[in-house]
Amino acid sequence: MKSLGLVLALLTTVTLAAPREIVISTEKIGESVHWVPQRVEVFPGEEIKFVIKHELQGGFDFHGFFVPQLKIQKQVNRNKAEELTVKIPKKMKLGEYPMGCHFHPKHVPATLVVKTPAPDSKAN
Ligand SMILES: [Cu+2]
Repeated sequence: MKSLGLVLALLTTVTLAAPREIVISTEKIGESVHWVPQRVEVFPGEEIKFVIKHELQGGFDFHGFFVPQLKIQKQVNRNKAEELTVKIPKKMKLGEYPMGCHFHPKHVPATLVVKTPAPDSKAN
């Protein structure tokens, strides 16, 4: 039974190393469709699993998830979530990048914020 404990410990380690999941979905605000959350913060070198959802009723049957700086361009159909794992390049310039929709010019983009991680609070 000792080996079972070891296997469980290893599985836990693997789980911790999994990419961080960020859910992005369409939302109607006033007359416009937005990608929300409106701001997503990531760190250079971080691995992110985007889960992109379009569950709005009415309007367009699909939207686009377009992040040119990460070479992402994906069609997202209603009620069919798309999953996309990307690594934020270690050398990506810190700053703000649009996450838009390549199908609809009026679709309001969200903002990808690439920033350095906050210093570990335990170190202070
Ligand atoms: Cu759209």
